[in-house]
Amino acid sequence: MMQSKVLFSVVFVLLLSACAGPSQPGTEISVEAIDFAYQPLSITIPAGQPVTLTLKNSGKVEHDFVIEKINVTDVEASDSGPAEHHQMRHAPEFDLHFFARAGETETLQFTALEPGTYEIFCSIEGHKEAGMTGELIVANQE
Ligand SMILES: [Cu+2]
Repeated sequence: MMQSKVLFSVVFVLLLSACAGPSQPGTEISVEAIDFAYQPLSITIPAGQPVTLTLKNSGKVEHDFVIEKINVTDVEASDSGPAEHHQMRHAPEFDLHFFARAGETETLQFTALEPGTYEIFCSIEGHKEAGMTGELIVANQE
């Protein structure tokens, strides 16, 4: 079930970037977290439109999803996680951030305002260093 949903989302993104068709009411993107990587590594969303991002943690340890600097609005996370899970042990100043415990699926809603490529990483100690990074591409909509 989940697998086909992920596949559907990937195809949906490809279709979105292939044709600059009529704007969609909302974009749904699924990302899977494993120990220690995101799948897919690169995701593309439209600028100026609401996006619902799903993070499915298929790993054995907790993971989060961070973009340090990005111009976003209407942000709502289902779970931002306990403050202690961060390396710095205080609420970090990340523009986008949500968290999923092992085996759980969480969602993050936001609208990205500026086209560009943004680095995604997991802020849990050692994970970024282990290669847990990716990229978010915010694509301009004509
Ligand atoms: Cu992680």
